[in-house]
Parts: sequence; structure tokens; C-alpha cells
Amino acid sequence: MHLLKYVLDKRALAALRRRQEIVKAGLSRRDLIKLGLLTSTGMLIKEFRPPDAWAQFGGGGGGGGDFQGFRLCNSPATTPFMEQMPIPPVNVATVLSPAPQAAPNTAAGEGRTLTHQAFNTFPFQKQYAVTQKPGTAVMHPQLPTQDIWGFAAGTPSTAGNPTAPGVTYVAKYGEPILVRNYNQLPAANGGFGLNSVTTHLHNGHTPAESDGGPCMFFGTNKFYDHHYPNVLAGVLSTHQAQGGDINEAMSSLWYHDHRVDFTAQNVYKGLHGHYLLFNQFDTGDEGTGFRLPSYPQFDIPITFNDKCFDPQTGKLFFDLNNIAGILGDKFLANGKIQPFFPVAARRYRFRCLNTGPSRFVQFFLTKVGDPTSTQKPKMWQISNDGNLLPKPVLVNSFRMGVAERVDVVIDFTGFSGQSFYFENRLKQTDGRGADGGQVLGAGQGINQMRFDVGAPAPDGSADPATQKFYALPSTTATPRITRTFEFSIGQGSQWTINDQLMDCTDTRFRVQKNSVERWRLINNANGGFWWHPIHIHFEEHQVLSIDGHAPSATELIQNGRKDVLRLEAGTTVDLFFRFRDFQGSYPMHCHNVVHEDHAMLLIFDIAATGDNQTRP
Ligand SMILES: [Cu+2]
Repeated sequence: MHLLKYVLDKRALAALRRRQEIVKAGLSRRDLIKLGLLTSTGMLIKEFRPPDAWAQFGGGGGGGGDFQGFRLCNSPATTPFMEQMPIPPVNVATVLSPAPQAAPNTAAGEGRTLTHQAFNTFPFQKQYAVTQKPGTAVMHPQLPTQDIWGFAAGTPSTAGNPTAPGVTYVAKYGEPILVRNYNQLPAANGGFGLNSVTTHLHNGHTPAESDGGPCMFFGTNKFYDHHYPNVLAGVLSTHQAQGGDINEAMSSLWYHDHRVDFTAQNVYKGLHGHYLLFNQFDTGDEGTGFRLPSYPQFDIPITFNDKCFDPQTGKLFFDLNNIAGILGDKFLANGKIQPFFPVAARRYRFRCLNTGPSRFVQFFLTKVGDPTSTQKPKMWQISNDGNLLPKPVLVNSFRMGVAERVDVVIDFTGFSGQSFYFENRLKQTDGRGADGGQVLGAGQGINQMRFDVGAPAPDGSADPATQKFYALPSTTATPRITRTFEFSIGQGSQWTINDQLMDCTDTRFRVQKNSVERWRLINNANGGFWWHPIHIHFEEHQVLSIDGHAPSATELIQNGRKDVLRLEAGTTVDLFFRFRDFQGSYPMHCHNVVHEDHAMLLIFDIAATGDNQTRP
């Protein structure tokens, strides 16, 4: 276990309490600068600083990390594996009133400002209501009941206690849906969180006005209709006759709050959930199609994250000014700290998601009581992000930055009566990134959850060794333009893209609809420490080269075709993009949500004609 032992002294505790007051007041980092509470190098003024902390952090050096010698994250002790991992509830279709319409229904209280662009092209076949509201959750029986914000199925009058992860969507290609998203969050935030929200479906092929972009936020007591066509990329352009490119099929998506400047707080407070997308091959029935383990019995979504709890009150704690990135010292799966999960001795599909806020993880299966044992279930990686790989790959481990997903098939056959951990062995000591990618020895990492293997059960799923999925979409088209983006750290410890900060009023460049572009992402790592999981909305990309060489087979499995590019320290990666079907504003940003809020994010447009800015 990687528990932090620093004991808070009186001065430190006073500083901590003052910082909590700032967060509670709902001030963004920009507000702090305006109020003069931040120094020119981005440090909080003295009263808010713990003694002897922040030694080197700030400015262009990028060194120092978070709180050397002073650990604000110093949670109370908890006994591991006391509770079973829950599975979030599933939303059920309803009939909305008033009926959804293409234009924003401002009179009825809708916060949307743009008309749905594909409302009649892909008429919705199902309607869902979801309500964002405060609720309670037990994250561990030895900690007090926590106050969360979450997504609960239903309207404000029917929704019950929300969960985090929130209610799951089970969607199908060819079946467009409409989700009415009600904001019932209070101004009183109980410590952190802002009740102005925008919900992003990551990484749906979604028209811009339904994408949940960072600047499309809406206020409390309003609703927002999201139209999700659930279509394959290419459906209105390159593969129109085939109903889209089947090789662009996605499976494991998720949704989360994306409010500019406040994403980290709001997601940390619980505003996130799973969105599963099936089709005629990935059917959810192990008797048909690719014959992947059946949903929901043997196909399990798991959200992983890490959190800090107040050392005195045991309540969930968020530190606005840990600007390198927040690392928790409690490790959760589906909202429980270190849970166990009973499985039958057969194959399962686990849809793993890392919601951060800032940690990179690399999970290994480790035998309980015998960490170095090689007698353990086979694990097949079958996807990276939303995309199934061309075929399953037998792996020892898999790595995920924030917002990345990996689906694995684990075969527990023959292991009845034994238990295995998902052990995170990637070493990370501060928010900047994993420590040079160093992997700890078996048994030296963090046991985030435990699988307890029970009796055998019938298994109709295919042997992953014999399975094939989709081919990779073609990347032979010539790009219209190559654009370069440099991810760096600027004055005041703000994170920049091409030396600029996020600004909702500034659309940085314009992509031509139905064109191909090559994007060069450069991690100007300022000393080689920073890692950035870069997320680009709307279209999946493919990696053309890493540091000038074609990606290796291993690199392709980890990072080949994605919606989040794990831009590790000092690397340069070239990406292939097509932009099809819909238009409007979309963001590119770091998904270390602390970096994102401060302010490594930009907005681009997809429009009928593009511009020629090579370093926007
Ligand atoms: Cu980053």
C-alpha cells in the first residue's frame, strides 16, 4: 500500500481549512488571479499555503510536483476488501414531456442554445430522462457517509438517490436516442463543485450541440436535450451507402461533466457514468456475433479512480490548488474503496475506465497470498478506448491514463476457490505523470480490487485466441493540412497548447468537413516529467508515428487507434484524422482534469470550409 504518513501540524491544518473555504466559494483559478489571491508565479498567497511547501513548483521550470513534505492527501486508515463492488443501475426508456424538439425549448426551461443538426436525419427511437442532483454514498464502511453529486435515472420528480458512477446507458448502433438531462444541483456545494454543468458523451460520434462541450454549460433548474444518433463515422460521407464504416464501431463510452474551469471538481464529486454501445457483432449475447461474454451477467463496467478524504472528518476532500494533478491515497472501483467482486470460474468481459482525476494506472492480475505466482487467469486485451482491436491480445497488464478505457476478457476457468487482485504497479508519486513509466514489482503496487473465483458456470463465449473483430480504418488518404500542437507549461503554472490558454470566446482553428488532417502533438515536457492524456472530441484518430518511427505492435495495442492519446513525457506523435458527418465546435484538451481546468484546452470548429493555420 502507498499510504501517506505525513501528520498535519496546526499551521498546515489552518492553511488547509482556508483553501477549503476558497473551493467552497466556487472560485475558479481565474477568479483567484482577479482577486489577487494568486502570486505572479501562480502560487496562492501565503495565508493559504502550507508551511515549507510548494518549494519549487510554479513558473516555467515545471519541477517540484505537489506539496513536497506536506501531504494534504492524508486520508484516515481503512481496512481493504470489506465491501462488494456494486454495478451501477441501468437507465430505462420513458416518454418525455414536453416532447423533444429540434429548436431549444427555452420557454419550457431548456438551457440549450443551438438547434439539433441531425434531429430529422436520425429521428430518436428512445427517450431517457436523467437528473443531476445531490445524494449520499458509502465509499467505505469505516468512513462517514459521503455527500456526492451524481446522475440518477428519471425526472426531478421521479429520480431517486444518485450513484457515482451514475446510471448506465445501454445503447445500440442504428437506434438514435434522446436524453433529457435535468440540472437539480444546489448552489450550496458542501465544500466543492459548481452547479453549472455540461455533460459530454466521451467519445460519441455526436453532433456538436449534443456533445457536451466545455462552453455549452447550463444552469440549475434547467434541462438540456442531448440527441445521440448512435451512428458509425462516415454515415453521411465516406461510407454513406453502407450506413457508416463498420471499422469505426465503438463499444465502451462514458459520460462526464465538462464545465470549463470546473471539470475536475464536478467529476470528482461524482458526475460521471458508463455508456455501452452494442451492434450486430458486439451483441451483448455470447451466443451471437463475436460471442463476447453476455451482458449484463458476464460483461461488467468498472470505473477506477482515486480520492482523498479529510484527515479529521473523513469527508471527501478536493484541493483546488494542487495544480500538478491530484493523487488520491484511497483507490476505488465503482465508487467503493478497495472492494471485492465474486466471479464464476469462466470468462468475463470487464470494461475498465480510469476517471482520474490525474493518476495513470497499469493493472496486473496478482494472486492473493502469492504475488509472484505465474499460475493466474489469462487476460486478453480486446480494446483500446472505445475501439475493439483487430483481434484480442494476450497481455500481462494494461495501462490507462485518465479517460482511457481498456476492455479485457479474463478467463477464470480452473481457478475456483482462488482470489486475484487488480494490482496497479505503475509508480506515480505526484500529479505530473508516472515516474518515468517505472513498473513496481509484483506485490509492491496498489491492490485496487479483488476478484474471488467461485464455482464453474456454463460459458458460451468464444475463446479469445480464435476471435477476430474489425480491421483498422484506412489511413492512406493524403491530409489537406498538417497542424502542430505543443503541450507545455506557461507562466503562473498554467498549462498551455501552443502557448495559449483556454478561452471560450476564441475558436482557435477551422477544420474542413469531409477532409483529412494530420496533427502533430508535441509534449514539451519542461524537463521530462509531465505526461498528458490528450482527448480530442468527435472522431477517433490513428497514430501514424511516435518520435518519428512507425508504431510497434505493442504501441499499436496500447495507443494505436484512440480518442485519448497518452502523450508521455517528451514524445512527439503524429495522428491521422478524418472529420465527417456533423459540424460545429469541439474541444481538444488534456484529460488530467486538473491540467484541463488550468487551462490546457482549446476549441476548434468543423465547417464547410477549413482554414490553413498550421500552428493554431
Ligand atoms: Cu496534462
